[in-house]
Amino acid sequence: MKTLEGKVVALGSQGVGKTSMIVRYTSRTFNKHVSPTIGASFFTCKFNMENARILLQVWDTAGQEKFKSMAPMYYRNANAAMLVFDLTRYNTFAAMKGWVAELRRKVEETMVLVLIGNKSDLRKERQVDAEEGSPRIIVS
Ligand SMILES: Nc1nc2c(ncn2[C@@H]2O[C@H](COP(=O)(O)OP(=O)(O)OP(=O)(O)O)[C@@H](O)[C@H]2O)c(=O)[nH]1
Ligand SMILES: [Mg+2]
Repeated sequence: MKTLEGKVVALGSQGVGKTSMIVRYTSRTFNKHVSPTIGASFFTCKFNMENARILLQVWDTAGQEKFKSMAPMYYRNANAAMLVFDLTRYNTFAAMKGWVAELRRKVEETMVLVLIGNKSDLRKERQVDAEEGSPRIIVS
């Protein structure tokens, strides 16, 4: 079986749930009191798909404004970016446009962009409706 390696970066505002989402996927756990990411964290994900072994390096970036200038170190050479927003905070969705513009401007290679609306369990607090914030994949 062949092995395919890829680099994925998670981007989005502070507290939208980037770390929670990745930890949920890699260790099937959820913690209400997760600490804000400092700089960035690194995870690996391995799974099999269509007769290939997939090995993903996942870079979980910090959403706090003071770390924003570090983001290019992590999205450079990435094959895909997960653009994560919080469905209960409209401003985190508005910030997605800025990320798409920055990636289009600074990344020359083709990169798959996946828009992810997190915290869908908080239905009553939702500020981004399904049509506007529905998941979609953009190849830039
Ligand atoms: N209700 C609910 N809370 C969530 C969900 N995902 C994350 N949270 C909570 O949101 C808060 C922030 O989550 P983090 O995973 O630290 O967010 P982050 O995007 O990694 O934040 P930074 O590292 O600061 O950029 C935590 O209290 C989580 O428990 C979700 O799907 N639903
Ligand atoms: Mg984090």
